[in-house]
Amino acid sequence: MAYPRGKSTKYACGDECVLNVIGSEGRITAIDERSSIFWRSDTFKQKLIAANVTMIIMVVATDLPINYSLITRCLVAAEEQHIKVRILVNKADLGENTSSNNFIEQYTSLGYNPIAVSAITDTQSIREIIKDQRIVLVGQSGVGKSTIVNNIISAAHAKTASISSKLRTGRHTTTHAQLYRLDESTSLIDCPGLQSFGLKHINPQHLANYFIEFRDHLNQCQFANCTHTVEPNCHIIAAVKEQLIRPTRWEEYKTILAEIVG
Ligand SMILES: Nc1nc2c(ncn2[C@@H]2O[C@H](COP(=O)(O)OP(=O)(O)O)[C@@H](O)[C@H]2O)c(=O)[nH]1
Ligand SMILES: [Mg+2]
Ligand SMILES: [Zn+2]
Repeated sequence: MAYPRGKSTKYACGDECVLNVIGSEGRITAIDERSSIFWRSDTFKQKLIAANVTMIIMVVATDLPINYSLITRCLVAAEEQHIKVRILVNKADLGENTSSNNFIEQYTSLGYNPIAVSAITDTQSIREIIKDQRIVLVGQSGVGKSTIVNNIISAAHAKTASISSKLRTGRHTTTHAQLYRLDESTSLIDCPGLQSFGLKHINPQHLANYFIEFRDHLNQCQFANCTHTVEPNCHIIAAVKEQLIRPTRWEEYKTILAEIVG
């Protein structure tokens, strides 16, 4: 294993590198071309999260509030890179509740097919989803990403919140992204919990394409350069009024657009 010198921001977990090894030290001399890059970016800072992944698994949990804005943003970043998306609603063993059921209903109607799972009592459905994929697990802290990794890859030993509470050392969870291999064609990247997700790198003119339910309504507005925010005869705004597009998704679209055009 080799680590970049210092606090490098050029490389991402999952990058394939050319190493120049001298004794016990390896130096990265080149990175191979990436098939995908999942990253977030603000005006002053960017963070490469995972490279060369084929699938993003967005994890939420039945016992934590769901951050809809964060989810939308992760999905936009994934869609822009043509990375497949699956959504897991973890901790199903704790029982159902209205907010996670609402979430499942909303995302099912969008076409993302979220499924309820339990990283502790039943990992079979997760195993089926991840087969032959290079995956990054994303979501807020505490949803169970590291627990999923540990219960699928027994040799992983990713730090989870429960280990630390037993040791009473405070919250000791994932601090950096790490790749774990299940077999030759399957790997999982576990990352620290996400809180914010800037999308400065997204082309504002393409943003609407990354909202999958907008796609059927695009290219039908009166103005070819319609931003779908205030224009007359906008097909997206009409779809919101007809309840074909959820108002909350349109609001998030407008918020992100305002951030990235500025
Ligand atoms: N009941 C239940 N608890 C879970 C499940 N998955 C994870 N947890 C617990 O949720 C807490 C956070 O898990 P962790 O894997 O550290 O979350 P991460 O921050 O997303 O990596 C720990 O106390 C886990 O034991 C699950 O499926 N069911
Ligand atoms: Mg973790
Ligand atoms: Zn429009």
